[in-house]
Amino acid sequence: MLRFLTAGESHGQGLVVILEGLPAGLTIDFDSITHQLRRRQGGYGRGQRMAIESDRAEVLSGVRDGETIGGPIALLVRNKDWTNWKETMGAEAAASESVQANRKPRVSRPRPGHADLAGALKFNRMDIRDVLERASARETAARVAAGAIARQFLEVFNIEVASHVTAIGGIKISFETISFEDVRNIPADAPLRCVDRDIEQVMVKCIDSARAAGDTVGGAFEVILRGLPIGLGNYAQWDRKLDGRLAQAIMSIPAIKAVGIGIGSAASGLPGSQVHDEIVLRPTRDETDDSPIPVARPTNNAGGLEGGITNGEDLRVSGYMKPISTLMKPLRSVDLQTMTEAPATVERSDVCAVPAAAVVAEAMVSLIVADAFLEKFGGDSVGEISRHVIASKELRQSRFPGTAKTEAT
Ligand code: EPS
Repeated sequence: MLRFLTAGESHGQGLVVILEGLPAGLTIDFDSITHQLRRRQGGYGRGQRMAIESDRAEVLSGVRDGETIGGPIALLVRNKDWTNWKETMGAEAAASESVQANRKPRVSRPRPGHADLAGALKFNRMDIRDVLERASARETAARVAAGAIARQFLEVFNIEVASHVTAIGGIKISFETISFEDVRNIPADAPLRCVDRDIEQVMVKCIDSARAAGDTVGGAFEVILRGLPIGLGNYAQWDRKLDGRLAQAIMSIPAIKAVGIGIGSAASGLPGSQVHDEIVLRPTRDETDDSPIPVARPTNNAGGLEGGITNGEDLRVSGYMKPISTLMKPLRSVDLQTMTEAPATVERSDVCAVPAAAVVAEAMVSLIVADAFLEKFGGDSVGEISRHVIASKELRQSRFPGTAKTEAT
């Protein structure tokens, strides 16, 4: 079982993640972890915090001489902004008057949409800062660091991960016909990582208008995985179904309000004949064809999952994000100190963070799929797992007629 836990506050010393369950013998590319962290920081619509931070993960354990050794991997992403927040966020009681004088004022006006009100009441905290610091999406930097390692594990088995932005503030692209290649070919400097450059410009203008109005906008993204083996996940129990596990992982990303697999909610409005992906024979096979059996699916409305298990098609998972809840032109709220109506707190924040959420979703999907992969092909070292993958393929070829390439061609 692959699992992870994060710790850390948005303006605390840093974010920590412990990732456990990866096999020994995985070569770690440190630059690639930094690259994923940089991607999360980007995207049009981000606020000033991202100009302060240049996220990098320090690997504290579990890796030696560039390879995993089987123990828990601990990562630390330091907050550069900590130097401005030491007095406010320090762990020790602020004894001296000078420390107290430098503390930021108490937050007492909860922002509608954030964890502020329910969190303050749940934990009985008089300063909403105690809630918002941990509820902040800053925590997702730790997930991206862990996800970058899970992704490197998947890459050993030729599984690739990509994402793209499919909507901003109601401006949408129809993403059903977009391929993994289209998404992978989006230039790294595209402001919103949308495949349609013209629509992307309209999306950029939408973010500009929201910023000018002191407002925020949400949107949607899609994560696509290519190269998955058939049979990850399990329909035998509710909590083993991969679609369910993915939905929880995506929903756990701050501000996500809905998840779709394949064509998602659109499937509920179409007849079965237009939803289900037919199964056809693929008679010609060549050496580059690595599929285990000679059948093909002309469409992929199911998004690569049938019965909660992977079917060998691209895995396609969408997430729908609400607008960020910190508004520069604040909504009505109540001051919990005075119990009078007052505008919600205004904190530095983003106008739109959909491209960042897509990168976080790539990380979460990588972690969930790596877990499902280990469940099927498990072993304590990369070598052992590779053998299990080969054995599984050989077994299938001996079972199903026409699966060996020589027979099918
Ligand atoms: C974030 C860091 C935060 C916010 C944002 C995400 O930095 P700060 O609060 O110092 O400006 O930019 O957090 C939220 C949107 C939120 O609701 O808390 C980050 O690193 O992603």
